[in-house]
Amino acid sequence: MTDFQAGRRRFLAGAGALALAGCDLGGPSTGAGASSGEILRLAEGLTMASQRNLQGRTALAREYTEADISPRFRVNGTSMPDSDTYTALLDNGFADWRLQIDGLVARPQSFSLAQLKLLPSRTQITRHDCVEGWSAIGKWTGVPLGFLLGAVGVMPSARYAVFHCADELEQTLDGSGRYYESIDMVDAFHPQTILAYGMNGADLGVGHGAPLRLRVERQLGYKQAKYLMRIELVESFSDLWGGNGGFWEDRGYEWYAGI
Ligand SMILES: Nc1nc2c(c(=O)[nH]1)N[C@H]1C(S)=C(S)[C@@H](COP(=O)(O)O)O[C@H]1N2
Ligand SMILES: [Mo]
Repeated sequence: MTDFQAGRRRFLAGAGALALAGCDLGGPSTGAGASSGEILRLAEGLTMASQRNLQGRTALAREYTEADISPRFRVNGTSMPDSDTYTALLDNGFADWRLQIDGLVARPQSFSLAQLKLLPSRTQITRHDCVEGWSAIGKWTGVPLGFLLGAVGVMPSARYAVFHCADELEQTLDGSGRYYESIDMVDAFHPQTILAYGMNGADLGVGHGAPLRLRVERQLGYKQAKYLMRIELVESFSDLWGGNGGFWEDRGYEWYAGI
């Protein structure tokens, strides 16, 4: 590591620590000064800006060789969505599954798995880093998200892509326990951002998010949404569930989880 990189690492670690220190997991903010939410947003802005400025908007995450692929890749979070809808889709080999793309797009459309597999694909061997402290290297094959977004036509007001998943990580009456994630347009059009239907040369397994999951390689594990059902383009996610752009973000994690 060069001094420059080491310095950047320290800076990013500092920004992360600031975010955690200011994090009270959604409780009302009391006292004077900046609220924890304001501090979190400030720290995140610094992290994202420094990563983008130092690495560039299209810098690639490191890619590995076949020999580096981890013999075991952990399943984390949901290992199988617990719903009749998902079970029925799985039982039918996902022949009835559709990925819906809507929101701020010119031509809302849905795609079958067979249709997605006919589109241009990209295969990449990358390292997945979970915030809980484990990593694994895997080979992912899928459709570049930028290609699909080009096909449906992104409206100028669209700022984020929101990924709606099939699983509920918490069972709640209002559905707020459903997994979701979001990324901005820079990451949505990044060449390594793909919707993966293949892993390590086989169809994506149920544990890893079948039939389709997001890979957004410059961010941490919790951004890699599994069990995709719908992608919605929005101008703001502030009125969606907890308002922080993701299941874990609504529970205190940073929205921009740069590695
Ligand atoms: N739909 C959904 N996506 C998810 C999760 C989840 O529970 N549900 N867990 C996240 C976390 S924390 C990690 S580390 C990775 C785990 O992916 P894996 O099971 O393929 O290892 O998926 C992420 N995406
Ligand atoms: Mo994770």
